[in-house]
Amino acid sequence: MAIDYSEKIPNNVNLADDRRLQRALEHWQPGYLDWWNELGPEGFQAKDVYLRTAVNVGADGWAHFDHVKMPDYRWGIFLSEPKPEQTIGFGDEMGKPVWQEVPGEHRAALRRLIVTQGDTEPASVEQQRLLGLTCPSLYDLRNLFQVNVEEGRHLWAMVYLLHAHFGRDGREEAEELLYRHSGDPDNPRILGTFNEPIEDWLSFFMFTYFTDRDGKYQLKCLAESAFDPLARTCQFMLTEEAHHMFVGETGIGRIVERTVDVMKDLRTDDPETLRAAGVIDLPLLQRYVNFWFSSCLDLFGADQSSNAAGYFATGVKGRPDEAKFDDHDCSETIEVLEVPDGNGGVTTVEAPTRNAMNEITRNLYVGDCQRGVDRWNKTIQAAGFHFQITLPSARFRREIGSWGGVPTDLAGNIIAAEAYGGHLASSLPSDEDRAYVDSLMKPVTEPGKMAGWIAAPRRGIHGHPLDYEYVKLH
Ligand code: BYC
Ligand code: FE
Ligand code: FE
Repeated sequence: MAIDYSEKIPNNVNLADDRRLQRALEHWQPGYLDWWNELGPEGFQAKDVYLRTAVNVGADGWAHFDHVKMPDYRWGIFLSEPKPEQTIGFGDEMGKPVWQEVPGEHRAALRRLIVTQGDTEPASVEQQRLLGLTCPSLYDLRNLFQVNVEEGRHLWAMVYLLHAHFGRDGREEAEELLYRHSGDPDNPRILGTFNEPIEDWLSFFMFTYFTDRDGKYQLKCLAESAFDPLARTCQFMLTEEAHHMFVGETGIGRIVERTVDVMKDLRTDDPETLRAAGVIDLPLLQRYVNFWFSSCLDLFGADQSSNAAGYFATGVKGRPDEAKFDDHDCSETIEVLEVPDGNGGVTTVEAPTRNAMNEITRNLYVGDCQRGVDRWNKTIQAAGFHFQITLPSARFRREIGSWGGVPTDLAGNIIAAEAYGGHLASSLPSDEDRAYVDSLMKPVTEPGKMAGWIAAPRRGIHGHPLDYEYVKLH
């Protein structure tokens, strides 16, 4: 399934055969480019960036690498290969053929999910738009832009579905995706985390580690959908997504590595001394983890959700890697959930498994988040220090679900409302922390050079050395 690059909109969906759809998307395209130029990366739009572009949807050799100017990036529509005789893998319709068109009765649910997914993609580009100006290296600058252009493509993936399958409503939703803006008080993005500012690279790496990983898990759920075009577009998006999380995991890993090196040299873990030496102390890093992890947990929705039960029953949205579960029906089983009892204690409730799908996905996500944390901790331990980075309890600082608005400490113990403000203040990045991180954000753009607060990556991109000109600034 090679991709047709002779078209104005590269695609592997035979767009040329559907003139109406092609015209509608070509009509949306200039609005997209205006949005990219206004709210995409600030500066650098005229520079050559070493970017990968999808050229095929197969597992190997799917991407092509070259220097391109971001506005010339070939954003297109790529679905993974159709599987013949694909059947629905879970829920009440299990075993029936997947849908190539949207069934009328599931139209509203699918539209809502596709719009929610689509909304996050441009939101993240908006959140990250100023970071190029303070890049720690050309290597990182290129990675930022790679993530940005691919999030732009993910928006295209959802807009294609809206245009192709939802008629006039879909076209209106596609317009709205360019009109809502991250952090705009009158017209914000749909989900909380996507309105949080990302003003420094520590936040960027936290976001690509924790928030793009929510993307991974949500895309895995949608990749199971009975609506086949949605499933297939998400399957291909997951191929791109892996790099975003690589950027997050190695970004934080390189910060830890650099800090620990300086801790060894100076034989201290004292934050003041380390700040004077220009590196990010681990307690500060922990507070950023506390902030972004807790924010992202809300992205999975409520622990008991009739929406989620409906999505599963109807085949609209499955669990991550649905095939790995034994029971794909889940109508006869229950989950035991820990919830606050309303009197300062904790109790358990039994929820039908279908209603607990959000919690099941969230728990898988937490396990995946822990893996990178373990690797960072190994770096710290190998250097002979005892500090451990930890994920806060999934009850901490929640706004959605049973634990929403319940004051707990980092370990998940319910605490007095009067104590909560102080606990939050000491657990989350303080103004001082942010000001310190901000003071480190000075651009480093000489090929091969790194800012002092981050270690060099193990290797360059696509076989190139570290001092390769990943972004041509001159
Ligand atoms: N902020 O019944 P519930 C990505 C709302 S990231 C604000 O549990 P449901 C990416 C919820 O809408 C992946 N509101 O809801 C990453 C509901 O509202 P209504 C994005 C929230 O539907 C980085 C109410 O609370 N993809 O791709 O079961 C860079 C009750 O909730 C939030 C998707 O999210 C929140 N955090 O679950 C770039 C997949 N959480 O109906 C890209 C599509 C919940 O009462 N979306 N609410 O007004 C979904 O599957 C579902 O909509 C959700 C919510 C899982 C998000
Ligand atoms: Fe994305
Ligand atoms: Fe992503």
